[in-house]
Amino acid sequence: MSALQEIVVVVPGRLHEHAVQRIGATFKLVRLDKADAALAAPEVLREARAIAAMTTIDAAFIDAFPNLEIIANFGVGYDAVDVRHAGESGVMVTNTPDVLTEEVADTAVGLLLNTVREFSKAEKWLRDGNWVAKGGYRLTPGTLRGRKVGIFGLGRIGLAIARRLEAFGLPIAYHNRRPADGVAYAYYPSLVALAEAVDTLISVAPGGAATEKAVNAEVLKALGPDGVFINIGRGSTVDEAALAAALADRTIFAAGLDVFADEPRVPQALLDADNACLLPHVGSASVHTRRAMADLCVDNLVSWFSEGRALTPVGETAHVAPSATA
Ligand code: NAP
Ligand code: 8YV
Repeated sequence: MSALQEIVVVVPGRLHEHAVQRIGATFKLVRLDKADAALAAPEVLREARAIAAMTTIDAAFIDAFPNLEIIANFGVGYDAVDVRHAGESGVMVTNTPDVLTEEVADTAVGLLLNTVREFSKAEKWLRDGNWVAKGGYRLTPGTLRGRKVGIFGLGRIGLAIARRLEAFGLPIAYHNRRPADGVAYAYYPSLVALAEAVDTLISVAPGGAATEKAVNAEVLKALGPDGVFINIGRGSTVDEAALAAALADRTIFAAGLDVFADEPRVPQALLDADNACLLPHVGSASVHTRRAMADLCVDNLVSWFSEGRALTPVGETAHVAPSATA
């Protein structure tokens, strides 16, 4: 038996099957129905040195494992993990950047096109027999032509979206907390100023307290009656009640949403909006990309316990060093 096989890795809740199989083949896998320490046997709480998860990991769960060294988050967004507490407790947190960037950018552009050109509705028109019975689908009032794009959160995925939309002939501007190095796109120091300057706002900012409901009524009003809002980042960055109201009274033209504040529950007011295109958080959801994410999630554990380093540590825990290797 290899030394790694002695190491207890806890997987609370659902996780990609390839990640679960690799953890089971490499480490001592313990599954829990959810991230609730009351579900773990005392020896598991005592012995576990790692958690791999795509669910909420709060401070109480972290504290329940006295020998915990690393939390491998499945996903680049890690707002569901209390990273500050992990960092203060000497626990490394890793995520899955880069391997999903192009896929999510593809999805964002598809969602934007579908929102303005109504492809889902046009296909339904065909399938319902209306093309034969009534003629062609309506000319869409929306178009990508002539639009000005603003990106809220111009990081890895934001840049990949910007590159694509540049190729579509659209001007790009952005808002981050600070200007991005080596980027020539117009920078706006506030989200409202960005929304005023563009008519197409794409949010790909991380979730968390700093961005909570950042896309609010003021931002949507600034975006204006031709405004299209696309969210491929996190639902928590949007005031969903304000968005539903802005869609209903045509303060903005349309929205395309892949993410929601309380997934999988989608507010009825958004379901009722005929000018909203809604997707069930499928940004990275191809077999190809989810497998790459699963591999990176597990590779972080293998590297941590065999080489003493995390491959993709999140910034908040980059200072954490391993206490011992296998
Ligand atoms: P990233 O490279 O870290 O980019 C995030 C960008 O957001 C950075 O440029 C950052 O710039 C900016 N930012 C962070 N906090 C901000 C704030 N408070 N105000 C303004 N700007 C802020 O991350 P990524 O890999 O592009 O991923 C971005 C997010 O996409 C993830 O966190 C995740 O929530 C979401 N995501 C969704 C899906 C999906 O399936 N829909 C898939 C993958 C990722 P500054 O630090 O300069 O502010
Ligand atoms: C995944 C994501 O759907 O990486 C992220 O931040 O939102 C998506 O790629 C999610 O992490 C899986 O739960």
